[in-house]
Amino acid sequence: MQIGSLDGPPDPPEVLSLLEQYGAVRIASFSRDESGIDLQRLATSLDTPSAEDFTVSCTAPLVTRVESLADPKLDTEGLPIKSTSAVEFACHTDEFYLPEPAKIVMLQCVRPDPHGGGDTILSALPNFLPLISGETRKLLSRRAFLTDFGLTQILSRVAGEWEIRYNRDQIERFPVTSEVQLALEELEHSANETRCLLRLEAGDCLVLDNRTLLHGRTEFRPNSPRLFLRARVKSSER
Ligand SMILES: O=C(O)CCC(=O)C(=O)O
Ligand SMILES: [Fe+2]
Repeated sequence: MQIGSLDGPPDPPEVLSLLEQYGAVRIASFSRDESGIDLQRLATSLDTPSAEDFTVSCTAPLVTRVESLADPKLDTEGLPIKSTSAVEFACHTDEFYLPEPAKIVMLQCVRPDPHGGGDTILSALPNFLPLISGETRKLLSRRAFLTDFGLTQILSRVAGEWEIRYNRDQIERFPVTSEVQLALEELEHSANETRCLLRLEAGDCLVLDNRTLLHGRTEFRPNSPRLFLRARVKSSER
């Protein structure tokens, strides 16, 4: 898969235009700052940063630390939150649990895992959608998936463009039929067929379209100093 690439201090309109074109933009040498100030500034320049992320805040209040903690944080069900642990984080979109998920997710690599773990996984919907059968597409487009805010769908067509919201762990917090289970398997199998791995370097920042791209990361050692920062951006339009 092709991704947009930029070097150095980014020009927001250029980031947005590459994002539109590729669904993912890598900004090399963006910043190694771990206070989150630089990432928050970039997020603010793109649109409205999401203020719904309370996992582990940085100095910059709209930015979250993604790192392996000795005691990973627990979600409302008492399960470890993957962004605070070192386990593999399978492909997903962010904010599945919100009625209007963020349109952009930004991940800044402050320190990669020195042992070669924690690679970024990307899979673009336009690449894997053709691999999914018509029947499964239809099933995943039904507003039949339970969340805390009510029912939602995994695939949707907005102004002629396909969009996705997907987080298997969150979908399976509620009972799913074996038919749905199979459809989720097919979706993941297709996404895995077209996935690519990316190794971010210290200071790189990845800007992702959270409506057309799944992202994740491979596992790494629990005591790794790997540190990523995360910000999410809402659309002021919808
Ligand atoms: O650790 C990473 O590279 C990705 C983390 C992530 O996807 C998340 O926190 O939502
Ligand atoms: Fe994520």
